[in-house]
Amino acid sequence: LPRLSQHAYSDAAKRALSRRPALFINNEWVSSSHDKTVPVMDPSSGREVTRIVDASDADVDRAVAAARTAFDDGRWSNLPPLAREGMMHRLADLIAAHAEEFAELEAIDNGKPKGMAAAVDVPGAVGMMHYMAGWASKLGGEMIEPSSVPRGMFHSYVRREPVGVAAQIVPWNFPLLMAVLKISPALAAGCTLVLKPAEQTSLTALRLADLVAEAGFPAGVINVITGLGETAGDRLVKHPDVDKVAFTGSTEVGKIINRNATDTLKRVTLELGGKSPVVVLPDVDVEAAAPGAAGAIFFNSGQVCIAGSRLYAHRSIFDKLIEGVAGAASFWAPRASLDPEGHMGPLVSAEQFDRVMGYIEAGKRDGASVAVGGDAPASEGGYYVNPTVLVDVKPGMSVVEEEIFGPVVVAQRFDDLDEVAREANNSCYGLGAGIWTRDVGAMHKLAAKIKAGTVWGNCHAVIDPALPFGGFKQSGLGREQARQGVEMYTELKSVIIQL
Ligand code: TXE
Repeated sequence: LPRLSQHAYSDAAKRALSRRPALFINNEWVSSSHDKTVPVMDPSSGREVTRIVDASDADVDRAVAAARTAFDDGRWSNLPPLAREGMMHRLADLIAAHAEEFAELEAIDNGKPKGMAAAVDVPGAVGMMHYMAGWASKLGGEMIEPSSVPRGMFHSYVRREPVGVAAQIVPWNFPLLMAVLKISPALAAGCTLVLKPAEQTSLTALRLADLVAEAGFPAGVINVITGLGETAGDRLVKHPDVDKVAFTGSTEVGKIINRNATDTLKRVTLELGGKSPVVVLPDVDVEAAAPGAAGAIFFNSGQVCIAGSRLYAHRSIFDKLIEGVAGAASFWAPRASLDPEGHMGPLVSAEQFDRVMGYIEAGKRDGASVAVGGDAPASEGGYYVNPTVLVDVKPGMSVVEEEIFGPVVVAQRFDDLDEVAREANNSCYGLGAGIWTRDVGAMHKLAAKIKAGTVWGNCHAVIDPALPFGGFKQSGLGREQARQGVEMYTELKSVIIQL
């Protein structure tokens, strides 16, 4: 048990945990209209560490009204783009200046190792904000000559304008990174916003809000409310004064949100679930591919939308690869999130623990064999699951078809490229895919055949702000990041003038 034991919180973390539950509206911390709160648990111990506001309808309305006014009076969108860009860079610098605190809060709130948060989540958020800041001054329209009239009779052009007020709802797996991924393109485009982090992990979004005024943002541009999805999230999505909804989360809730946003025809972008294949061809260096395939699923306890959760290995190397992945599992043995030796923490919540263990049990019942893991380590509280590799699986089993969102990979054999491309595409999802080979021709052929928003070669889950990210099929709608991600926060307006 000692390796799972708790570690002491820093003074900065204790300060953050002792704040009064409040909402960030109009650059001020305000109380809720009612006294409902949601408990915040440390997944490493299963203990409650603080509480956050469960926003009421009136709270949501107040936040949307603040964002609406701030958009309509142009206090943000009419600023010189370089001024907006400067504030975004300042906010990024402030996050970086508090990197240690953000990493610890993320570890306490989400359960991920503090070292991982410090190496991935926080620098990822800082980089995303800096990258997106640049678009504030680079976005523009276009001059287009009309096609059906003689030249010189008309002057026409296309303006690119911010879409308005954005409601942004994010999940619990990368709380700070997801929050920044959402707010930064909206800000660059000139939108104002209301952000609702997941009820399980709101602490870093609240800490981020602390820095908003310091970075110089006018009141009402960035508003942060906390609360449950079915109430606060639902009201945000349906609110008539919201112009655009951006959501990352489950496919199930994404469909509900899409339906609810339809009544007022809001612009919608959705980044949803996945069941990403990792395909390992026979020519690979198994020594390199095995830890790669293990990292693809065990990083962040498998709670990653692009987790490589279906492993397809060529028959000739299957046994050796599985041996390698199972061997790598010891590197990912779960530990408490503040344990400096840890690479994988507990799952985010008791609910997620039950869901993942339920899938493992279902897999066993359906005939899967456990190559490694398949159980939870003994611990005093906390939601730990051992890294798990399931073999003897086949299409149709729930562990093969459904997103488990835990450290569980299902491994299957294949014989040729066409067969594995078919199998890789045999899913309602299409978010990511990994291919491991030194055969350049096979790499590009497979990359073209696999239906996924991102394909990685000899790596996995490498994300860059400059490259569009999103899903085919039921993995999403629209794209985030890159120029395309900013453009999702804009409307086009054609202006045609007779001269
Ligand atoms: O997600 P939800 P849950 C998948 C993963 C996981 C499963 C369930 O498979 O096991 O979803 O997780 C808000 N209107 N992913 O239930 O419910 C909610 O408050 C408006 C994949 O925690 O989708 C939170 O802020 N908002 C995913 C956010 O939606 C609503 C990451 C996500 O919660 C709402 C997370 C509603 N009706 C889970 N209901 C990924 N793609 O990365 C909930 N919310």
